[in-house]
Amino acid sequence: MYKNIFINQCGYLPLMQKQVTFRTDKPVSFNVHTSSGSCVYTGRADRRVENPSAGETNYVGDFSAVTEIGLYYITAEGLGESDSFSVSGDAYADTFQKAMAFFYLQRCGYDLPEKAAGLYAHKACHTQIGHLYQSEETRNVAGGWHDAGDYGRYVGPGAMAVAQLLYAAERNGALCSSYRCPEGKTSVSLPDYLEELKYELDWMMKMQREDGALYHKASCRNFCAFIMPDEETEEMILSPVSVTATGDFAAVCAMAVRFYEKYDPAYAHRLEAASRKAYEATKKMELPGGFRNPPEITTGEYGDSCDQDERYWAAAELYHAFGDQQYRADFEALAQEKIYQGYGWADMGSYGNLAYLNTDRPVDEALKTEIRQAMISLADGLLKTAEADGYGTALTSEQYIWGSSMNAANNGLHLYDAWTLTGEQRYLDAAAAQLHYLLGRNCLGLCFVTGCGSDAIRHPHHRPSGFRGKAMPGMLSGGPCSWIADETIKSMFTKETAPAPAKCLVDMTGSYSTNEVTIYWNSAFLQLLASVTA
Ligand code: G3I
Ligand code: 9MR
Ligand code: ZN
Repeated sequence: MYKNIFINQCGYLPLMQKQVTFRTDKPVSFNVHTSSGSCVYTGRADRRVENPSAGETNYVGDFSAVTEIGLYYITAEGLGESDSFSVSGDAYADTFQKAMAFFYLQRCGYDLPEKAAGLYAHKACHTQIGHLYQSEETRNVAGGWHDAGDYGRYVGPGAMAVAQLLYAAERNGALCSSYRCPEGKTSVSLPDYLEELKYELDWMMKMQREDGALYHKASCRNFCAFIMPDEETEEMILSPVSVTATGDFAAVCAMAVRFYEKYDPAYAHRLEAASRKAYEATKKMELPGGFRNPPEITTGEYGDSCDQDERYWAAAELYHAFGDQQYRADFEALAQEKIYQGYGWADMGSYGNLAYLNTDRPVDEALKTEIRQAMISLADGLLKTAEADGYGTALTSEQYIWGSSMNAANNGLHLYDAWTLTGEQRYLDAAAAQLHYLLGRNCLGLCFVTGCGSDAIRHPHHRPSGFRGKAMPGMLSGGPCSWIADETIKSMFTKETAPAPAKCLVDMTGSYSTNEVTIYWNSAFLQLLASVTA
């Protein structure tokens, strides 16, 4: 049935702000019912919002007063009922576990046993030797996580995913230590959570050349058909090195040191050495160093024309971790030019800012103030956007682009940062609203994470899911993209006949521009979830 009442299908923590969106052009009274039908709260939605992103009018209601643990649904006259949702201290426990287990199921070069991986079990894939592009040289690069619905392995996106998952652990240790690897314990010394991240860190180390630089990616020449990963046996090519990959790797290894040193000092040592070496390599690499796919290689490009922000993140993170004056001087020189910001795969500035703000080492206090101001001013813009949107989403109409779910999550993280800097509740509420958007409070009425909530994405662009005919659980869909950019969505609409931007998602396997999944969209989601629920 067509829905008109939208909430987070996974539910709410008891004390969270709780808002409901109605698709209607008149104010409405609404009732919150327990699952047995009794009404526990009556409210009125009289805040009207014109919503150009969704091409509709909304009224917004608040039911934050419902704090008692239970299972609920909302009704309003003439508008039907909402999906059911819970109010509970562990409303997100299952979603967290599934979204984290996704990384395990994306492992490459690993026998995924049926008892742990079920339908998605397969033999170790992509173990073939890697060939350096245009060279006779070979290299063992088995391991790491598949990037997405495809089986490429790309260093920059991998580093971003690990950094975000480390932040999740730092901010919400209790939640992250509750993670259980589907296979049971695979390490004696590490918690399951850190063991999973180590799987990617280990692979990235294999991608490091002897001079410290990182190959940009390991993939076959082209995307394969919808087959299981161990059936893709084409030649494995290592694309040329890039500053993007090298800077991101230097940064994430430096960051990882503080997480691993208490469990495995020898490993922390290796991370430090790899990080310093990569950093040195970036100093020798030319500007601007943007990566472009060689002509014969058509897998994910992750091109990035500006690599200053990767250098910026690396300098800050290495200074925070190791304290050398050189790193500090490099960061401060870059920051004099520009305060970089961004949590995406191409824009890493905000990670650099967090490292500089969080270090106990001596820093330039005036620069620190400037960084704080830049962060708050970014969040203020996002807050305005979110407050003007009927679903509380911090995306303007133009921002429903490829991977818009990541941008919603990362904008939530910018809002969260402003909350930590100011203590103002409105930033935290707006950050949490991005979580609610992703989990069902959106104009499509879909939970964007597979296998979660009551009405989730069912046909993501993900090879193992497509091959098995059932969506792997715990994957965040890329979300609405108004570009009309893949064959499937093009066969349904032209740019002229397309629905409003926030509705440009088709839950069909072919729609990679609106409905693919990736490790760095899941990580953005998990960092947001961990942050706002800590
Ligand atoms: O940087 C330009 C910007 O200047 C311009 O205004 C804008 C409007 O067209 O485009 C911007 O670049 C876009 C970029 O995303 C950043 O938003 C590219 O056109 C667009 O093609 C690109 O989309 C990326 C997509 O790959 C295609 O390359 C997505 O962000 C990225 O998440 C996605 O990643 C793919 C991998 O390649 C392969 N694996 C799956 C993964 C997810 O779909
Ligand atoms: O499956 C590929 C997906 O992972 C990528 O994000 C996407 C864009 O680069 O490309 C997909 O592969 C498609 C290819 O680009 C065009 N032919 C159809 C492929 C999907 O089946
Ligand atoms: Zn593989």
